[in-house]
Amino acid sequence: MSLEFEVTTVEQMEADTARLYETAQKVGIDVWQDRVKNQTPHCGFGEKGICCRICTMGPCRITPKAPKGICGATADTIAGRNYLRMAAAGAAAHSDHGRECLWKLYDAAPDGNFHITDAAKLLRMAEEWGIETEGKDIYEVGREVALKGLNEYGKLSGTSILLKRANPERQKVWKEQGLEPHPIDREVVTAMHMTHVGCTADPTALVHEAMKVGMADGWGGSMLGTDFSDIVYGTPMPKVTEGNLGVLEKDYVNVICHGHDPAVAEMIVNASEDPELIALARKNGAKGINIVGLCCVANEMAMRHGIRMVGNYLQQENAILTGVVDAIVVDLQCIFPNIGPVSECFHTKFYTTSPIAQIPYSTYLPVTSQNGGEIGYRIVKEACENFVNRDEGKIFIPDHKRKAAIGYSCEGIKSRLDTVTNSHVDEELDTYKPLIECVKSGVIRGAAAFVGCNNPRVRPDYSHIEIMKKLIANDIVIVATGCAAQAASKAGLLEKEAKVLCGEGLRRVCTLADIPPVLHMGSCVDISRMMLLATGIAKDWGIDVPQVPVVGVAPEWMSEKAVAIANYVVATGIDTYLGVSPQDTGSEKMMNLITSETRDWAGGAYYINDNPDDLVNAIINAIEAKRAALGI
Ligand code: BF8
Ligand code: SF4
Repeated sequence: MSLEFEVTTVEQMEADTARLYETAQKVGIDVWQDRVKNQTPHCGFGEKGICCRICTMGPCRITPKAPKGICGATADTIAGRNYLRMAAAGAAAHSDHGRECLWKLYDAAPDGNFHITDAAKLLRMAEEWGIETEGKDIYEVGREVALKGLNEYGKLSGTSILLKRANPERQKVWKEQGLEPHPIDREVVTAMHMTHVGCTADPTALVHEAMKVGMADGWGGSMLGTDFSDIVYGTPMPKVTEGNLGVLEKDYVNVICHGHDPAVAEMIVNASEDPELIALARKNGAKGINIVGLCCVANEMAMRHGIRMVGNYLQQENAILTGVVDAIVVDLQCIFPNIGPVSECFHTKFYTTSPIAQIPYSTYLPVTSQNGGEIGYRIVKEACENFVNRDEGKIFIPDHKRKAAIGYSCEGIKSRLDTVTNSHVDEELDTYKPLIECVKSGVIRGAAAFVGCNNPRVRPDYSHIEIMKKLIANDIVIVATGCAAQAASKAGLLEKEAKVLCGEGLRRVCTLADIPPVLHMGSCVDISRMMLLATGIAKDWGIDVPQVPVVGVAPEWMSEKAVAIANYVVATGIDTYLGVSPQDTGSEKMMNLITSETRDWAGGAYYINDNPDDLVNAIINAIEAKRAALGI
């Protein structure tokens, strides 16, 4: 086995961060490392989930001497309500992002800013939803399908139209357990209403609703977001890009797109290809225009255009501290408000583009379907003009970057599997059967779906990378999205050559299918792709999802969206391994519900451990136990 392959270590990444921190100190700006110190120790009541401030009789905090809030709410009620509100906010965020993607399809026109890029996927969805396409212009079909999708948010009755995509056993469980979500907006409203003062006090009902609002996200808003992004911007297929701060270029105009909704980033990419703007960049002394992505929109752009990924959540300030960012343009979600003050210390222009994320110290240019092209052009033009304003004395670009093979949507994975289908397995194409055979035979032991953020509560990126390395060494294949996928990219685990770190079985599969051991599936809304992958495997195998040797892993999660995700992953029957505890430890009942009782409802629950070594061992044991139960 060749041992030449080396990962970029967390220590190397930390050295880059330390060097950029010196710049922050030099220019006199605080960054997250400073603020973590200022916020430590955290409020114990908040950490345990037992502070309630949902009415002005409070805030009420639970202590041994004061076991109830003024209204009589107990720790169980307060922690349960806080938990459900997090899930509801997360579902709202993902789903509203999905809604924007649907409007882009509705507004798409051959001569407009947004187009239909994957017409075949649109026609498949029209067929799935019973929409007649015969003799219709594709854009007319697009509008009809978009309207049907938009209706999913506020239809008067019924459950998510997408539930039918799951295997029949799952659908039965959801029906029996009352986990079929109402229309998306209604489910978020229900969660908010249930948690209003004087409404639901029963923690079991609160956790049940958290799963339901999670389902409205994962099998509703997020899944719509993914499908309609694919239709408008293209379905990702395998390709190669690069990741980490080293993708910033000293000699180029650098524009960072940050956020989640691909619409604005697409406009920026289009503008960057305009010959007039390239000429402007050159006139100002740059070699060209370098567009890079940050956080989930990086994943979206990388998968579709091969745009390079500058980093994940805790790298957003670092990127600006390099001194070479001529513009940073954000859409929504996971944007540090401190991007404004940090940009002010440099020549960097900071643009906000969504009424959903309006941030001080930015130029606010709300983007619509109609003005997107114009605004994209304006931002890139201003970035080109800004190139001359850099301060040489503040420039430092860490040289770390790694190649990354990306774009493994379900369609992308199947396209790779089709190349290895052979006679002793099956002649069929477009199936997960070759993968299932590998799992059955033990060549691959199982799969782990990595999701989630960075969180300074744990050593950033360390848990992601160390857990991934140990899992692939144990022949467990990984699918990853969001900031977890970017941690892998920074380390080099998305390189096909990373197969040398795998056990013998997985290494062979990586060679045969020409894939890396960590498969990049996209952004956080694309965890819906993982749900379709898991239910697709269950269908092709003829078993239910909880039996499949697959787990969810979120070692460094932090956001409300992650709570929504964890709830739908568990409701889909997949145990989820968390490296950061939900803020519920002040209620034994709540902890018992989320780590055990939900398994009785839907087949999945959380396992929580902030020690990455213990977490990875628990994952390996769980996968082996699922195998044993299947007799494989
Ligand atoms: O949606 S992984 S820090 S960027 S919340 Fe945010 Fe977390 Fe990153 Fe994407 Ni997901
Ligand atoms: Fe206190 Fe009850 Fe009001 Fe919460 S709802 S702040 S526990 S009185």
